[in-house]
Amino acid sequence: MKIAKLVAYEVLASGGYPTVEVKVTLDTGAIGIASVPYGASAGKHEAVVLTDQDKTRWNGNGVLKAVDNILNTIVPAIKDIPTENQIDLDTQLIQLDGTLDKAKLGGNAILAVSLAVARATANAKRLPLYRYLIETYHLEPDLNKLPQPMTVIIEGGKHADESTDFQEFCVVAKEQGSVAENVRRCLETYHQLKGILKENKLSTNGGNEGAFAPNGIPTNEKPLEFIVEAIKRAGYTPGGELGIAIDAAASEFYNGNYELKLENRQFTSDELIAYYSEWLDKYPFVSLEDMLAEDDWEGWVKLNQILKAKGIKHIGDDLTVTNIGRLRKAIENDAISGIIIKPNQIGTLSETIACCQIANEHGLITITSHRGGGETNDHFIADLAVAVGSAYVKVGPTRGERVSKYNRLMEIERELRG
Ligand code: 2PG
Ligand code: MG
Repeated sequence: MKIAKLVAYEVLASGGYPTVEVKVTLDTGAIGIASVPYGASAGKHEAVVLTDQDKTRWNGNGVLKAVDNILNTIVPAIKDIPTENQIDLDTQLIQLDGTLDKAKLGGNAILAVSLAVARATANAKRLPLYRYLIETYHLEPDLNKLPQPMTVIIEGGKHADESTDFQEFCVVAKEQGSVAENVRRCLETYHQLKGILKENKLSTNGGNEGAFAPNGIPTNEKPLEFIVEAIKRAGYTPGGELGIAIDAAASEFYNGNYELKLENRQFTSDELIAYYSEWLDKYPFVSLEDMLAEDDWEGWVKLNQILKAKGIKHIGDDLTVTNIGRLRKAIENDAISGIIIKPNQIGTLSETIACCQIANEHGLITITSHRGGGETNDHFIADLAVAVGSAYVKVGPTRGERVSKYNRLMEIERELRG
């Protein structure tokens, strides 16, 4: 199969700025459409989101340069590659760009093409996307164990003004039951949390990801107490059916020291680890993500030893940025036990899947994740999570661009279970 026609254009992402969407038509007539998200707290080692920097449009955040790169540079270079050869196609895209961070053509331009071609080819083969990915990359997920929800229910950091210093507090499904059941459990907890915030005279306004961003919350620990209570009020056992995850996004409050503005405190790496350590036996943690800054390797290694002993997963996101090189370094240093997967951090489908395969080979869990800054209704990551056998899918609890991911996961579950 070959690309017969490819169009690229700006569409709006959830943050109210444009992002890139690509529509590919193959010579068979099959169509594939994909749009790409962008982060709010993007790690500094991520692939570049190419924006126009033209202040007369979208405060400089237009993506017409990325669109232009697709139409004038990418399409001529890939139009003769059979679309079934996704790895060849992605390799060509990587070489065409030639930079380590996809700064020349833009990670957003490259990824939109990579994903749209995969989807069109899956459609041409009349396969659900996850099946096509499994086939193409020779993946071997256990389809009896689908990815379970890790639902962001309180957010702060760069995702909300005047909330916690930490970016995300999640409720996590601990049981390998039905996805639909577990989504319900997590969302019931979210709804209970609303009442608890109100009782505590805290606002129930939403942040970027559709979670609560409680203005006036007194400490970074308070959300943990609230979530434990919400789990109970929803009728579940904290540490039983449901647990808790944090994504501190610590690079965002690191400036040589770690600065928790909400508590007016400064910490060294060791002090911050000690601060976290006090929580570990108090709350039913499933995983902790980006608790230290993206280049604080020493701190990561130390915290990993502590979390390992407690059976809590230690997850790299800004540390690893879905990048094989950084993942390998993290594995060699024994710095993590799991990795966040975001295709737009690296910029091609094939590199994303290679990263998951390496993680799997080394016994790390993968958590496929939405983006905070600008998400779209594209639910490619749900199929990706199933294909690579992710343990969790991290997504916010409300807003169309978030729930589309859960809905797709539940659709896959219905399809598999009949
Ligand atoms: C994260 C994400 C998504 P952002 O840090 O895990 O929740 O946030 O997309 O803003 O980097
Ligand atoms: Mg993160």
